[in-house]
Amino acid sequence: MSSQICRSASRAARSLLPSAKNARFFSEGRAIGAAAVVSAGGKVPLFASNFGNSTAGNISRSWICGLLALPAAAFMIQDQEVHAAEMERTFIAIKPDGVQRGLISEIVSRFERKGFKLVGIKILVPSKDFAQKHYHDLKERPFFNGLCEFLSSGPVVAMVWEGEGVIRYGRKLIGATDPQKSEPGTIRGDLAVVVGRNIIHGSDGPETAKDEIKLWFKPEELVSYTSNAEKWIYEQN
Ligand code: IDP
Ligand code: MG
Repeated sequence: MSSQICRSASRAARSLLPSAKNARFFSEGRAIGAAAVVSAGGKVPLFASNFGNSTAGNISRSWICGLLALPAAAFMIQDQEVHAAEMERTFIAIKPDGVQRGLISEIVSRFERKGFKLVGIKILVPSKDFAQKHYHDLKERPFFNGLCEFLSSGPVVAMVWEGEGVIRYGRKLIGATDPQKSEPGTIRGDLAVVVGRNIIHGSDGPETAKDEIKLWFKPEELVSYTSNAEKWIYEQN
């Protein structure tokens, strides 16, 4: 019975919802959504348990339950949309030259100040074998061996950043592969001079982002959380 009520409340709620676009990142809705989930988890089953022997006398209580379940379901759906929209992630690495030149905080702060969210970070010296896996698509290039030697020559800061459009915009923040061609204002444009020492790596598309995150991080090393700043970064008028 309770699941029937929730299903119909859910259907009705969906029709009352704003479009997915407007619902995205509507964080006040998310806060209420969290409260509604608690309400659904606590109160609705309590009412529903009284419906075991459904009689005409219980109809008014079914109305009350429906009224409670409706906003709960509405915000639960909205909450799912919020989280679905938050999922874009990219892999960013500060290469050994960036680490040795003391540019970790500079690079992290450019992503952070933009409004992207850091969900994974570690420092490690990758093996050459690992570097070859990371750059496998470049194995035919003449610089492949030198590149992999270099990546495995010292500490690398590996990170996962999350946010709307973070894959494509992360590449914009980074700038062109060759720092001579990177625009001023970009990381490579401002902080690097030659292509072999361009200080940072960023995934170039959704598939590479997925593969690179999987290569560098175990799922439990990534943290999903809501940042207090999100409602100031994403809310729409
Ligand atoms: P990207 O880092 O901008 O995605 P890719 O073409 O994927 O650029 O190349 C990976 C890395 O290989 C570059 O960041 C750079 O360090 C190195 N690389 C690219 N082209 C050259 C080159 O012509 N000579 C030396 N190294 C290069
Ligand atoms: Mg690349």
